[in-house]
Amino acid sequence: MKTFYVTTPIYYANSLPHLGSLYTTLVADALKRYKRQRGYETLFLTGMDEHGINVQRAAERAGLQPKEFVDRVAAIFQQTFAAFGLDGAHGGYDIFMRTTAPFHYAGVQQFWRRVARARTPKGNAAIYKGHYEGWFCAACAAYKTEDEYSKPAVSGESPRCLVHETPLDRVSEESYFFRLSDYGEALLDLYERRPDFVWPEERRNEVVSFVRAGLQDLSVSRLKSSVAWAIPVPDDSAHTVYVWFDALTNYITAIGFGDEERERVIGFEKFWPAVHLVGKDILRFHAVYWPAFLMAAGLEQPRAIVAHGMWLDRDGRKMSKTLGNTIDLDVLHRHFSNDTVRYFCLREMVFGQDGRFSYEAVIERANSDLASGLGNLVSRTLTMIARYCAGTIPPPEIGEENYLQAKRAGVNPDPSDHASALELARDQFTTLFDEYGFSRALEVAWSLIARTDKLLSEAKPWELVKDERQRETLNAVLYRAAETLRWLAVMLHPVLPDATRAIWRQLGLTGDPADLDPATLKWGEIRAGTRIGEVEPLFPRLDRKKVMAEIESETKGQGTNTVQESAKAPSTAATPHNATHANVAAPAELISIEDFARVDLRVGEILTAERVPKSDKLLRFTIDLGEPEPRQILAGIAGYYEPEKLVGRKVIVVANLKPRKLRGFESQGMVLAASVGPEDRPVLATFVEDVPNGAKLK
Ligand code: ME8
Repeated sequence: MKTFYVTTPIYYANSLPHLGSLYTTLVADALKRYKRQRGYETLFLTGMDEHGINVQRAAERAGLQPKEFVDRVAAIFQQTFAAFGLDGAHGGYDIFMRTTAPFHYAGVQQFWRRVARARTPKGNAAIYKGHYEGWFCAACAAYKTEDEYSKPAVSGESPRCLVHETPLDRVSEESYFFRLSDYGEALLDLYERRPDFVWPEERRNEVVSFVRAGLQDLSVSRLKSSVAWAIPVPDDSAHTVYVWFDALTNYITAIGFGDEERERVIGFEKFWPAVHLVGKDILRFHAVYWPAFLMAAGLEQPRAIVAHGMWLDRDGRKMSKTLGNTIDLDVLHRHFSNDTVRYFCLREMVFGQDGRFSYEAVIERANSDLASGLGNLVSRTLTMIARYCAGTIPPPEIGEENYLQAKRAGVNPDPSDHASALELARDQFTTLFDEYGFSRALEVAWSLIARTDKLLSEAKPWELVKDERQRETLNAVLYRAAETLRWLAVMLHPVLPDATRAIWRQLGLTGDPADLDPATLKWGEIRAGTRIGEVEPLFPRLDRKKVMAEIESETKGQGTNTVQESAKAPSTAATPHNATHANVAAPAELISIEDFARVDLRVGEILTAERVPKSDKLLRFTIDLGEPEPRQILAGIAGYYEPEKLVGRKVIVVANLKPRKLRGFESQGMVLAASVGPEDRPVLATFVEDVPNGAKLK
């Protein structure tokens, strides 16, 4: 069987899980589920990086022994990942690695020995003892060259790391070095031979330029007296192994390198090489240092280093505790389903590029793509099957004698157009997923939702059902919609594991979409006569205002992260922190694109129009918005329009307006009109081109 081994970085144990660690783990999880569907035996590794000076200091600050400290942090990570459905019990990661595990100690020492015995391509010893003199950033766990720190403003102070803005440590001590400078050509040759080794290309080019500029040898140990919380260098108890040398090796020790029992149960031989998913912040370690170590050790190179971009806040700033713009995963988890978080992360961030996070954007995606898009298609299709077809999947065929009827209803009697659209989408989806194009793959899947919505809106099953001669047309339309849902459940499973299983059940299907390969989907495999399951809402609509108000009250004061500052912070809403935000966010009357996106504008078709008795202003419409049932909407335009003339007119409807009662009738939306002249004469907004009912305006 083909194997697929995917890893995330192992996260530093000196901070709590955050959106970034959740993100990489979630992407790896989706990839694992996808590859599993495609027939691979999969292995997914995530975990913790538990050694080094930064963890040592964090433990000291917490007043705990380092091991006790990392045990606690690792437990929090595991609980968090489990809450988001990313743990083994939910089909997520197979191994939660911890670098304090005894087998890892042994594996790192074995790896070190192998490298230490090796000769570089130029015939030198790969590891040698020397003296390191320079600056070290504990937060990056990396040595810093002059272009990587800012000079101190006051002489005598330490320079600061450009990434973390924290003061650097001066290091002047005996150290073992890895002779990286001898590996430049071999690395360039690797990137040349395997153009997909580093993904995406932009990152590959950065790596190539970095290596071309010339490599310096790398200090790979610290004196035990400086960093005690680390793995000892074999045969030299005065030194400990550099935390990155230790951490990178986890990718092989986790699966059996250096440990017979693990090798037997998991298997380095079986699963290596891996696809390493990493943020672009740690690309150099993975695409330069790690391959060089592996070359020295005589081991196979990873399958690929796949570097994604970073989540920024809504204003495009890096997330940091100091700015108070980090995302609290408890809050995220409380307000959004796991599938919503997964969908948002994979759809919103173009994988490989940076992306902006805001709760408003999550709500918008949840409402527009999930509730109104996928969720609505599932519920309208299944509700109609329940009502019009006695709860069983109807037969797909339209007999020749009914071709004309079908055409009259705007339905192509031949399903092959629809089937071809599905096949094309299936092929594009899998190709894009194979190339980490998650966001575009989802767009492709959503084009099927739009297509099927259109099919329903145009065929109007609620009209067809009134005419017995259109029975076959009605059946065929609902069959096509149900079959599309089956395909979507299989394709979208890696992204929406819970919702796709629910769709599967609601369609009345047995088995699990997780076990089906999207590439082998064939038209027509949902069987007529299948009894559908209970129809339940998949993605309830979120009340934006309410959710935002709750989130704001829960996250208030997040920027104050020391005990002292928290104690000083007033508990009312008008903290200086909030006031600053308000100033930034409100240049007079302007609204943001997110504000606009909250208004759900849809194309509607007026099906009926009549005057409201005893009112000279109001007209009462039924309007088809592409939903299972038309809506009743009232508009104050009776003085200017003849109702009969409006039937068939396409209009723009505010679809997410709170329903309100006018003259005893509930109005479920609002029709848009321009207001003209001194008497505010309404002129209905409409379209020149043909547009399907339900299409969204944006
Ligand atoms: O670097 N957006 O651990 P780390 C997206 N221990 N992803 C982000 C992110 C953001 N804003 N912030 C962090 C380490 N990440 C080392 C790794 S591996 C052998 C050792 C994710 O806790 C992203 O995957 O700092 C990034 O590369 C990683 O967290 C850094 O995690």
